[in-house]
Amino acid sequence: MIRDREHECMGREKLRQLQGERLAALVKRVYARVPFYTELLDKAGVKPEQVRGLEDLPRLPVTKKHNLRDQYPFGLFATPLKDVVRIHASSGTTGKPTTVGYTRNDIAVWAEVMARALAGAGTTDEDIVQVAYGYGLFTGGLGAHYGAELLGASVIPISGSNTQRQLMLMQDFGTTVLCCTPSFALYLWDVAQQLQLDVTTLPLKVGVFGAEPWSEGMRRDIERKWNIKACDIYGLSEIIGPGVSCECVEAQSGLHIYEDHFLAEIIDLETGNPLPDGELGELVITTLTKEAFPLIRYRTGDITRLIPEPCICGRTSTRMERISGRTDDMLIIRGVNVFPSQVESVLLMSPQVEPHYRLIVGRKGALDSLDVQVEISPKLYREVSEAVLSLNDVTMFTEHDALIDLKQRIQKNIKDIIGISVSVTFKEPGSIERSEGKAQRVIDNRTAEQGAS
Ligand code: DLL
Repeated sequence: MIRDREHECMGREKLRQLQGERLAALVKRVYARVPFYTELLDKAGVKPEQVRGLEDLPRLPVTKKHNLRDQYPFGLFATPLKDVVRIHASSGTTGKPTTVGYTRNDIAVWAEVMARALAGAGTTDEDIVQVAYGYGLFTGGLGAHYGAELLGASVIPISGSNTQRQLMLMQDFGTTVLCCTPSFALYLWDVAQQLQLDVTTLPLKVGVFGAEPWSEGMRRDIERKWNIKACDIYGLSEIIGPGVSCECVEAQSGLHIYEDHFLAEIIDLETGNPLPDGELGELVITTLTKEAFPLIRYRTGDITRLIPEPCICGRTSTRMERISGRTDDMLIIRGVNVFPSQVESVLLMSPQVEPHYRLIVGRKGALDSLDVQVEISPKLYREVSEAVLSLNDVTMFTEHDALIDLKQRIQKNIKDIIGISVSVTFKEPGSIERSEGKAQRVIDNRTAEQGAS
C-alpha cells in the first residue's frame, strides 16, 4: 500500500523543486544555528544565500562521522535542548558514542517515514507487528514501534533477545509482521526447529529486516524457511534511524528512498566526487526536514547505487540497491577489495551450506589469508555422519568425498567470482555463534599478529 501518494509518487520535477527549497532553508538554518556549520561553510566559501536549489548541492562540504564524535554530545544540535524530546546514540566501536536528538516534529516525521516503510512492505492497520529490534539507545525498536502504531497496527514491543518467548508470542498473539535483523530471523528459526515448531503454519506473512547487510541468497533462505516475504529496510541513527528507505513488497527490488525528507547522492570513494545514477559508490545523505539534528551531505560509509527508474509499485521515488557493505567493513585481501556480503552471496549458491558463517582474516608470512568458516546443512551433516559411522572412523568426517567436493567447489566459486583464494572450513550445524542484534561476521587477526611478530 502507498501511504502518502502525494510524496511517494510525486513528479520528478516537482520533487526536485521541493528538495531544492528545503535544501536552501536547511543551509540557512544550520549556518545561523550550528557554529560547526558556520565555520565549515565559511571555509568552503559558501554563503547560505547563494544556495538556491539542488544545483548548488555539489558546492556544499561533506560531514563525516568524526565530526559527530568531535562535537559530542550536543555540539551539532540546531535547537536548544529544551526543544529536544528524545536522544538516541549509536554504540560506537571505539570510545564515545555519537549522539542524535529529535524535536517533537522530528519524532513525527520519523513515525511517518517508518509508517510509509511498513505500509510499503505490506503492513496495514489489521496487522500484529512484533518489534524484535532492540529498544533503547539503538533506534531500531522505537523507530519501528512508532511507525507501526501510526499505521494503526497492533504492536508487540518485545525488543530483542527472549528467543523462546518471541516464538511463544508469535503463536499466541498471531503475529503477522516481524521486525528484526535478518540474522535474528534466522536464529529464531533455528530455535523453532529445536522446539519442533513448524513456523510455516504461523500467520506471519512479512518480515521487515535491516540494520545489517544481507544478500539476496539470505533473503531467499529466510523466505523459504519462514514461508514469508522478506523486505529490506535501511536507515542509520545519524540520519533518523530506520526509515530512510525500504523495499516495497510488490517488487522487492531496491529500497524506495523517502526523498522529500532525505536527499541522497552517491560519491566516489576515493575522490569524493558525485557519481551518476547507477554507479556504485558511497551513499551521502542530507536531511531536508530534521530540526534538532540536521546534517549536510553526511558520508554514511555505506556502499550502494541509485536506481532512478520508476518501480512497478507506482512509486516514483529513487531506489537504492541493497547495501553491499560499509567502507570500513571492506577487507583488502592481497590487494583485492572484498565485502563480507559478497562472500555470503557465493556461499549461498550452494544449498548444502547454511547462512551462518564467519570470516577469519590472518596473515601467513607476508600474505593475507582468509578462512571462510561456514556451517553445513543439517541434512549433509547427517548424511556424512552416517557414512563415517558405518566405517567406524569419525576422524574421516572432514575427509568425506561429499565435503571435499563441496569445499573445492566453494573455493573455486570464490576465486572465480570475487578473485581471491580462500580456505573454507566446514562447521557443525549450530556451532557458529548466533546474533540477537547485528551479526559480527569478521574476525581480523592481522593487527594482533603483526603486533606479536
Ligand atoms: O541500524 C537503524 C536501523 C534499525 C535500520 C533497524 C534498519 C532497521 P545504526 O545502528 O546507526 O542504525 O546503524 C546504521 O547499519 O550505516 C548501515 O551500515 C547498517 N544498516 C542499516 N540498515 C541496513 C540494511 C540502524 N538494510 C548502519 N542493509 C548503517 C545493510 C544496513 N546495512
